[in-house]
Amino acid sequence: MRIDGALLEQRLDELYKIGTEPGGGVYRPLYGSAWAEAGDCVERWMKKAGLEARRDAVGNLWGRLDGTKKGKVIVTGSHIDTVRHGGRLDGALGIVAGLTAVEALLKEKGKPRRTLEVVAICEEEGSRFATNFWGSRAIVGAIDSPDAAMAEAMRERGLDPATVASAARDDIDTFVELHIEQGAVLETANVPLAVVSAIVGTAHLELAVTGRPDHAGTTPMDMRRDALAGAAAMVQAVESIARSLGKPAVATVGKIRAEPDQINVVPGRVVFTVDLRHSDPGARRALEERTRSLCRTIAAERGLELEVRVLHERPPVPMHAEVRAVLTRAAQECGVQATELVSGAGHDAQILAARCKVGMLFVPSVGGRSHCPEEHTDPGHLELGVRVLVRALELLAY
Ligand code: HGY
Ligand code: MN
Ligand code: MN
Repeated sequence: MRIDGALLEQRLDELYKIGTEPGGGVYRPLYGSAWAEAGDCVERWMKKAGLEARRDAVGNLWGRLDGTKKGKVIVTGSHIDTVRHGGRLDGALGIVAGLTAVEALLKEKGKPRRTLEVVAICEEEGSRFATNFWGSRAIVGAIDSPDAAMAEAMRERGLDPATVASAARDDIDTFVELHIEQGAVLETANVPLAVVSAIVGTAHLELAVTGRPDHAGTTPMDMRRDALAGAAAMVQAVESIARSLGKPAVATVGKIRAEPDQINVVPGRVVFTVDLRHSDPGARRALEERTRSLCRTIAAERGLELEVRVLHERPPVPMHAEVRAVLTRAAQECGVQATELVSGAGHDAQILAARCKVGMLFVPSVGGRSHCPEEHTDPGHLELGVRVLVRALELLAY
């Protein structure tokens, strides 16, 4: 089926204008004004495409095309929020592609047998509140009441925090998502498309190191309990543990805050985060255990206190065999031999897998760059991804 590649690019450009940040890229944090504007834009597109648009209790935006038969629905889409200085494609592609695909199917094939829905999931990235996968966890009925800050932000968008449970759905049969790879495997192998086999397991930890604030000029080196010097040793340890475990283990310290954050005061307290990932559950646990143990040793050697808090922990999730088969077949019918790939990035599909069959397609990321303004995919690859998505949705819903 023919895809309007120019329209695809134009819509991606339009979304990329919403939430531009000084310094480059976009930032559309959950319930912020750019987030709302982007949602309104997608809602207009949905309506124009002939879909029935609605928002659920947490602000996920759904565009529905009723099927001729009753039964569970087929869903495609992605998240509308972004990281800080986010790129043009992470999340946006899956929404624009889903919409473009369903629109093309409606035009060419008419009404589907099974109901098709396009979803713009309200939050996946965890870039504003101390939570992530807020939208998809709401869909599978796995969120608690929002905390005070989140509840306030919801009210500002006209959403009632008391009703979040009503966003849960049990009528989804299959969820498929087109996403950029966000790494360089496909580009390096010169392969234009991948069917995702599994999504890695992730642990997000927060480590709080407590020492003692002291005068930077009068406190001799052997009388200090410098929380930041200790945290620095821990950051090095985190990196070396992941390196020594070998691929695909990865570990990242992405946030760090020192107190009192003064040039002439020995830091008394440091809080930092650790993001640990591995596709094997045992190796993921080993990564975490070694991190905890080495950081404890470093703290003890330096007379520091250490508290470790698990922010969230998500196991590796395999994609559903049936959906993988449909995606592989769709790729073949579009003339492509797709490769199989484990996703190192987290995706809504890993959460939705608790309630429905899930599958994902990846297109190459130029230079493997993502979560930055340089995020780019060859337009031909984007178009191919959408064509395969169209065929897969056709196989699933017509
Ligand atoms: O962090 C992740 O893997 C995703 O991009 N949210
Ligand atoms: Mn992301
Ligand atoms: Mn994403």
